[in-house]
Amino acid sequence: MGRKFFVGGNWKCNGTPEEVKKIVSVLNEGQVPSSDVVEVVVSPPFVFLGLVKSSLRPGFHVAAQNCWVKKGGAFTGEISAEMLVNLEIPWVILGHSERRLILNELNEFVGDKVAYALSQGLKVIACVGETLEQREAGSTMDVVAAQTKAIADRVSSWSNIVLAYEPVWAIGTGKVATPAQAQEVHFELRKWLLANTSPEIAAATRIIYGGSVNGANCKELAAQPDVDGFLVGGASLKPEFIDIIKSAE
Ligand code: G2H
Repeated sequence: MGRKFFVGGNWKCNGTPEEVKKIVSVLNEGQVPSSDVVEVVVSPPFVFLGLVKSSLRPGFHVAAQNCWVKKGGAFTGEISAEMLVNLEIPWVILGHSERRLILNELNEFVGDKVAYALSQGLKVIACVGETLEQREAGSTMDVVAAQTKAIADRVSSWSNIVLAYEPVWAIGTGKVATPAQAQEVHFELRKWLLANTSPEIAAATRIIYGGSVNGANCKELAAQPDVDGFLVGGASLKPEFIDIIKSAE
């Protein structure tokens, strides 16, 4: 089954209004493959979602970088899934390692968030990945399987989930996983989905790679059979993001 290539730009906690307008104009002017070939979603900080959504070229979409785990209410500082839906923000990134590690988001909490966001009609980029210590201890697959299980236990449909494998040791470090390392984990994750969900879900779910992807390394990574796209941090703030989108071809 064909899986459409997916490229996400995670802007993290960066940008001034001027910088955001500049990035959007680079995106709007870039020559990229058609939306039949690649799905592009950029994720600015909450405060810029409206600006980006209203000025972004048709065919590119926006994602929030997080949302609250349940219905909104007395949760100071949080943004609910319902709010995103009301503002017609179609996507949300959940379980990014920066939230898991710095803000202590546990697997079950991330699983609850994914399930709630889906129940409200959002599409989810769900992130999993091991630390360097875990990789060196040989527990990469145990870690990403446990993170994926916490999601699988709580959802029945995967059609609105993109799974992002982001090894923590490769994030923002310039130390990208080799194409073989990425392929190995993506293959194992697909095998895990096959064993624990269904053949249809395993075949159709896009598993994208994140961690120091840039214009120079994207082609080789994109050529791996189980790498269905990227979640890009640092390079998504630069014109080379266009080259990464082009790696879909
Ligand atoms: C991983 C990635 C984007 P970067 O966090 O999600 O960031 O490409 O800067 O490593």
